[in-house]
Amino acid sequence: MAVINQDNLTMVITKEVERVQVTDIHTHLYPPGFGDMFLYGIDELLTYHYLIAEFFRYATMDYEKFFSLSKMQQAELIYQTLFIKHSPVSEAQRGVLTVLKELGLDVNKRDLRVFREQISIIPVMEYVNRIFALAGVKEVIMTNDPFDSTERQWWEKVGNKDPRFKAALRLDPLLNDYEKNYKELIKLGYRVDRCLDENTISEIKRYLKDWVKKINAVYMAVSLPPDFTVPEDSYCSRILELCVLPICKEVKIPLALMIGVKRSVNPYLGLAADSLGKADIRSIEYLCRTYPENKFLVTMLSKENQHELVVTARKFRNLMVFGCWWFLNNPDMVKEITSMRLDTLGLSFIPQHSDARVLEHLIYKWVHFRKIIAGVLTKKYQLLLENGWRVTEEEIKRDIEDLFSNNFWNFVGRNS
Ligand code: FIX
Ligand code: ZN
Repeated sequence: MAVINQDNLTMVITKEVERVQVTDIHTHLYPPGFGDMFLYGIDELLTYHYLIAEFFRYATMDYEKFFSLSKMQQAELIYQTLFIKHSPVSEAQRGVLTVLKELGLDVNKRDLRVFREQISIIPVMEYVNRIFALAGVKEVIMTNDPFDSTERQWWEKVGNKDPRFKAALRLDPLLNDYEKNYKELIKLGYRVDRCLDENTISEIKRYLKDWVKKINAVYMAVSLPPDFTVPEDSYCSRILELCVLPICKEVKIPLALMIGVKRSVNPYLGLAADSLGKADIRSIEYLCRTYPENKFLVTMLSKENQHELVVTARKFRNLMVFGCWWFLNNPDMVKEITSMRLDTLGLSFIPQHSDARVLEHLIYKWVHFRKIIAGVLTKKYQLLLENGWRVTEEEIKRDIEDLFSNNFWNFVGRNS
């Protein structure tokens, strides 16, 4: 049992952070068996909505014209604009270079056709295995929405055969737009009405229970706007309290709340149209206090919410803070937020998720994050050594495994 000293601290932490196998608790990935929903390859990487938003910082072409082009043409334009005409310094742009480098390609070829060719010759399953291995990811949690008819067909016809991909039941259409979407529930065979009468409530509960079981959901999840408020007399708040929380409790799974997204501020941008706003922490306090037998995984999108979120987590053991979500996933913010969480919560949080939409995102999101957290952790253990606390290699390994995987599974109450 090697005791760590100032000389080997950085090396041991870096080694353990590099080799820990990750449970990626929130992605938008699908298994290879889900046909066109399974996204991979350089054209998908270049047309990631983060990069589309960045492309339009420079491009003057009409939005409609861009979106009418084929995926390969869009990728070509983005590549020329963000990588050739300007240096790719943003986090999402650099991410593409990290992926190519980790795949062993020569980024200085600077030739999209070469990247396409070199990736396409690898057999798909071999490629999937290689990406998981390069990213050091053992399993990912998906985002699964039965209201999406394309996705629903895959669950109904095929189901998921790849155990690395685990399901999460996404509730956005149900909670955020019930008035528009309740007819979808009727099509799915649930006798619901526009008004939340007793029968409708029990049918929504039946829907939730059926689909949690069908997809074997590890948790339920919803993204919410900055003005999310509970309790209040709204469909969202009422369905949450009357249907979602009772079923989460009954089937013993957490609810993930992803708060602070302002959808479609510039609708011309499609998936890239969303922005953010500061939310009111009092709704989280209310939920954690009122439903102590429910568990809440919470991430917030606004930087301004991060401090009050960690303080709230100190007050409620049924609250698990996770990830540096989306617009927070920039190196300097990740470093600051991770350090603050360690100072405030010790090791009792889930520091990151990838939000990967394209398989190869797993590589860059985790390669970049490992570097950041290794630096932050080194500083924290350094302080322990200065306090005269003897820490062993095994203890460091344990702590890192907790952060990257076990904290999630212990909170969920399942073995990985
Ligand atoms: O709501 C979400 O799960 C968001 O993460 C996505 O909708 C968003 O588009 C995204 O991919 C962010 O990383
Ligand atoms: Zn997401």
